[in-house]
Amino acid sequence: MLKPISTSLIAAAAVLTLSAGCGGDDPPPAELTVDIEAYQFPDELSVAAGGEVVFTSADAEPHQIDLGDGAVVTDAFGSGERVMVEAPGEPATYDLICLLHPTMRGTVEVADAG
Ligand SMILES: [Cu+2]
Repeated sequence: MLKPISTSLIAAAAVLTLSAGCGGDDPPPAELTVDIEAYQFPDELSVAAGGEVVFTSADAEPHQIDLGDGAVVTDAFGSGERVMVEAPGEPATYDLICLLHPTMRGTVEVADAG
């Protein structure tokens, strides 16, 4: 005689499948530190809309960062300094560019804090 499958086991399996489907959808961090080194931005930057973005540099020359085509512009900062700005409130992918080194380009993903 076949043993009936427990309904609670089926429910547990359904919950597992659901949470697996949402995997990798973590909320963006409220604070992002962008460590610039060798005149390059790190890859895969993300921050919550309106969050805090801190830039640091390990380079000999100062940098001055434009985030989002003029939406946010930092003061110029040198090696060992930290400048903090507020991320835009509108979720989008924003361009990063150094106004002092126009070849320095990157992007930052500003996402809804959820
Ligand atoms: Cu620069």
